[in-house]
Amino acid sequence: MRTGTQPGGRLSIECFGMAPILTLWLAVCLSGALAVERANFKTCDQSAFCKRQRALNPGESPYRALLETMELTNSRLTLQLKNDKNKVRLLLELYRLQGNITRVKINELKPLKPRYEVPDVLIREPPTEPLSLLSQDENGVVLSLGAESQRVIVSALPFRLDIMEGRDVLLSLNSRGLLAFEHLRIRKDTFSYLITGTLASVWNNVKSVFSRQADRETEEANLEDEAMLDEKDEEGMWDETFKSFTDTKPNGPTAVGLDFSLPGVEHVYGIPEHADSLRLKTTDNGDPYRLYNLDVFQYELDNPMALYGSVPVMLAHNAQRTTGMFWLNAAETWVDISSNTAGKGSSETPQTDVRWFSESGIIDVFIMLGPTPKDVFSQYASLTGTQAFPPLAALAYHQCRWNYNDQEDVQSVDAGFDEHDIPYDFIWLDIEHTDGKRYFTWDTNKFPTPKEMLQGLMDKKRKMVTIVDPHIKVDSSYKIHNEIKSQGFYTKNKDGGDYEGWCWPGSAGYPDFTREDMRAWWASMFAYDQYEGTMENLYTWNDMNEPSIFNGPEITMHKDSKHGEWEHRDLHNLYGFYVQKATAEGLIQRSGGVERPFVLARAFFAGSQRYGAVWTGDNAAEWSHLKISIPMCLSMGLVGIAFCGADVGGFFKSPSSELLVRWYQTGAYQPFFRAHAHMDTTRREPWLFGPENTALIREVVRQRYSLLPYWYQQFYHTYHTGHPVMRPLWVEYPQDPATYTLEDEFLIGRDLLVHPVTEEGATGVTAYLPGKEEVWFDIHTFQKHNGGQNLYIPVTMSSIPVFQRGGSIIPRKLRVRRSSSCMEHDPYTLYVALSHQRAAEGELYIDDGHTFNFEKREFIHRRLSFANNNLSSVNLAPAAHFSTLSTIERIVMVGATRPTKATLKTADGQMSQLEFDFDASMSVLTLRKPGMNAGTDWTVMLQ
Ligand code: NBV
Repeated sequence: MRTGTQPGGRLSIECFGMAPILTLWLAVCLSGALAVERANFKTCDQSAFCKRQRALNPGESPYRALLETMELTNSRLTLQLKNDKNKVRLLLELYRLQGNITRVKINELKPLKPRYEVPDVLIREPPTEPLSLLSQDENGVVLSLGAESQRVIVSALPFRLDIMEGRDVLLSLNSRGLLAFEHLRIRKDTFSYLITGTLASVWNNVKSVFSRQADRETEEANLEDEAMLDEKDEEGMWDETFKSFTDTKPNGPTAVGLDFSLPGVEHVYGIPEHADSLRLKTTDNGDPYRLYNLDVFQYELDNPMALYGSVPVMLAHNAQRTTGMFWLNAAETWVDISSNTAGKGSSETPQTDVRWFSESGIIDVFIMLGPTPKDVFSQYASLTGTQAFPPLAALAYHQCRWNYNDQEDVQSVDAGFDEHDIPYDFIWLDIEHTDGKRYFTWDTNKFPTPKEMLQGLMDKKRKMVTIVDPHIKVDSSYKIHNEIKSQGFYTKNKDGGDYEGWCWPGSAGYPDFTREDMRAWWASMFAYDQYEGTMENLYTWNDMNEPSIFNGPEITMHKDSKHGEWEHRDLHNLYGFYVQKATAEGLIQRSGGVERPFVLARAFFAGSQRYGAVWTGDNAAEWSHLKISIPMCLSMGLVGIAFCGADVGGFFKSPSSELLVRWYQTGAYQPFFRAHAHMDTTRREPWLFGPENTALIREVVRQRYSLLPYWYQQFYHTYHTGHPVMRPLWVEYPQDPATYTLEDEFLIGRDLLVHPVTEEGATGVTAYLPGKEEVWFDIHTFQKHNGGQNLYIPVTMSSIPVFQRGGSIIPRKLRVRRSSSCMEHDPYTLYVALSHQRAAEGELYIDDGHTFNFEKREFIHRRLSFANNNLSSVNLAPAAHFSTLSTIERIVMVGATRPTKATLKTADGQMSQLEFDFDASMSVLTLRKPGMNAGTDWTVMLQ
């Protein structure tokens, strides 16, 4: 058996391949300190195009807009841009899109062959609005951008675009002159270059014989040829070597880049995935933020290195406005950020400059002009869609480990939850459950009767997830491989053969998920008669979908491998998106389109939210990793990916019991709540840390379950609006600068504020309670606090500082059972937290929890409101129909006064008196057993 690491610094297959001596080897493999192997991943200097782009100097733009080429149809402006140095022309297209979005596309006017334009990410061709010309002279043109008093000024020399509102510049493009578009070219030292060059000049000369016009054209064409001839090839343009990998670049240099200036902006956010702060940092003294989906083993915190997923969307925020930029390019991308605020006097208007550059493709950028944060979320959602509405159970607690070893193990963990009275909904099986890492199969020694196992879970209304990775074992006795191979569905290497890499199963092929026919076939593999041993309570996990390839450059696929006519280079960041898409479609199809899927993926791109959840990959059992889970998931939520979580407990290493408990307390208030652990770590099911810690974990998991009605309603809302579920405070308090850099606390929806304890040995935390007009209630003690202050909260191990906003109503289910499905018909308790004005509002959303029938209006959606001493429930969706067995069993009103009487009026006009208690010390009124059906109209009148 060989030992050591893969080229990726990754533990070798051999470390994991042989069961009997596994533990010993794992100890050896993992004994070193955790640290990313930086040398496996490129710095900007080691990425030829990044280096070329970064070497350009501001203020030297060679581009001019050729105003005489301008064409304006109703909703589309086109204009040629000419590079005065190499004479190459680009075509600029500008569109005003519905909903206050401006789209700018730049491509070569006449590329030698088509350049890649990202398909499948936009949910439709975005609808346009009219553009009109306001004025024009030799210096430029001014266009009106619809009704918002917004204009675009196109300046000719050098080319530049300014988007204005009134007299304010909202955003400028190429204002620093860093537009750089590497045109496709024929390699100079090749035969075809000579032939093409000669043919072109012969043709030019032939044409000139015929006319004067042709003379001029010839002259120009010759000038262009000469200019191109003058262009020097630089190292790294036609091939590039990194470590032992040579990337052939048959298309030569193809990078595109552009700068954006944001006057008045000091805070920018987004562009996940990075293990870094919520507010993005300036990159002047280091590498740009990198977007290139990579399996980074033992990733480091607080740096701009690439991670598993990429969403090229950035938000800029100040007290007046939020703006978004969506750079629709799926190739390797880097983002530089600089700002004039650092170290400068306060008299200067702050400005943030951002510069994006990608290795290939075109420039296609959507400028979302807000003006509020929620407008930007809706604008982005109108382009790429919203978070898939998950089955309710997926919002509950997930128990995972690499690996649950066999059926007995699964059964005993499952029983452990019952024994310790801790609810859970999903138990997960990692790669070891398969027959030799052949996905869609079972290791029949360990899992001889998977259906029996699944039925056992189903009897308790619980579910399972199995892992299905996209690397397919090259093995002629493996059906999946044979089918992919025979249908020609594998990604190809540069020479046209099936691309092969090394991953968990050994030699593996990588299905070409960019092909629709391949995805359809993959989806069909989830049918119950194809994926044997599966049932409807089995869902899917797509790991390693960057794709991760142990012996590939930067642990991923060679950029010169081929997806049909396109190079992997063009679409790398989209591969993982397609894997999750195909899998989600498979789960939908196997149920005949009835059931909502649940698919977790590690790699993602813009639009991945439509297909399921993501998690932050292989973190570690360290306090710093617990802390960073907050900004990492907040950043994802800002760019549409609402269903995010981090491995509770930390994946690598073993957490102390304190860290584990704190992690549960944090994870229970994050959207995707799953405990997971590396196979080398000691077992850590919640009851293994002594009765006190078991009780603490039980308590917080139960809190999660009791709040599931609120989580579900939040996800229903995000499915319609694109607003994040887990949000930074500035999203709700956009004018309060004190919120702009907070990343140790967050909101769930509008109404719950969470400040997890993420410091070892903490005896207190300081939470900022936003909103001078607000009042916040501790959800455990009902203590009332005014907004607009920093509040010191002493904590013990059982404390989880969570506050409900005064003015809100939150439904909970307090009878926690073994799984969320067991609680389906349980009654609700409404928590009504009164505002200073003694008012409150909330919603209650109910459906069957798992099918798409809600799209056919089979749901209940109620508005709950308290005003003038009346609490009432009215129908928000009169056209919808659904019935529930759940009743309202209790109403807890905090910040209340003692009534003399509480009368319930139900839909049929019946009146009854309600029993109540009033706790004067905490101003809490509890109305007992009102008992009305949760789906009906009712009013409770207090006198
Ligand atoms: O499939 C094994 C693991 C999985 O448990 C983890 O969650 C993934 O992020 N997987 C990565 C592969 C190997 C990790 C060292």
